[in-house]
Amino acid sequence: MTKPNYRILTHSNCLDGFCSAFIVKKYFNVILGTTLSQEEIQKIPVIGVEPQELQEKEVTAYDLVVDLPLPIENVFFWCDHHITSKPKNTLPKNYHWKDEPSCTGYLLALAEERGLTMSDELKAFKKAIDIKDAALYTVEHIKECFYPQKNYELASPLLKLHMIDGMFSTRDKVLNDEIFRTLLSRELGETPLSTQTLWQLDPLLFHRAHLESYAQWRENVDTYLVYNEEIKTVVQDDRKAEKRRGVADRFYVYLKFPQASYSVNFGVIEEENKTRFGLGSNPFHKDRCKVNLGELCKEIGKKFGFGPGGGHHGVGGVSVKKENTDKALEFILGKLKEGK
Ligand SMILES: [Mn+2]
Repeated sequence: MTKPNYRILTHSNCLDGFCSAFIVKKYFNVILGTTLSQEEIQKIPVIGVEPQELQEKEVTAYDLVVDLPLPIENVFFWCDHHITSKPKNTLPKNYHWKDEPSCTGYLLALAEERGLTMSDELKAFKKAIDIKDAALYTVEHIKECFYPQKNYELASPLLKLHMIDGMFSTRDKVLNDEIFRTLLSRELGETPLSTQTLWQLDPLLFHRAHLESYAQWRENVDTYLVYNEEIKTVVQDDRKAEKRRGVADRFYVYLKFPQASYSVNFGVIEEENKTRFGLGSNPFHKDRCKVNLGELCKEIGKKFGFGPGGGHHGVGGVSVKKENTDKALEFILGKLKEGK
């Protein structure tokens, strides 16, 4: 009998996607109840897929799909935690969905149910990936992970995960895919935190470059961030930027304006004649978020643009027609004011 050609399909260029694929590969026999050899498992390819591309992708009955929406065709195994993937019907065997902070943490819980002993490293890793994927940060976490530290020998698991994330979050998509795939094709440690083949590639180097890019970005947006006291919202109108620099540090506005409940950022994409809006809420004071931002984005998409906007309760994104930019902003601020 020929052996099945397993493949792992996961959320590309996403740390939770990376860690989910890592856990499935590392603990394959425990999670799936198979008896593959180490060699066979190491050969299983990992393929990064964007969530919106999944349905166009050809899948087989031997595919394992993690941190991605439910595929239309039957697959061998599916596991996700996104609220937008919540199944309407009961799921077949080997299909798993739960509202969990990270898909990685959910997979580890499944592995534990099936006999995996959670070591201290596995527990620390689970905690860190949950914080990162569900934005459960404290202000101290942000200061540690988004600003330079004196000493990296004492890096926490959370900081280490940020360094690893930096390796496939460069501005070169081809490079990102190559690194993502290569790291997962090599010998895996207990978790990414202790995977030698990964640390040999020096994640700190990538992290340092990211920290510099965050600093450049903060310096740039500092010239035009506006805080609206009445609706406790920070408005970042990128049309006011004289230059575009660095990489967005999405938590910065809440360090600069700790009293803020929401932030709204938007910028025009000239080639597509549209404006991309991002709505967020203060991650350190989740109780302040009274408006469902994902739902609001959905509404804006229908009203002013290209649809389909969406997201979660505390964060959302949507694109509108360029000529509707000011109307959309006014609408958003009105809704936030009402819901305050
Ligand atoms: Mn995820």
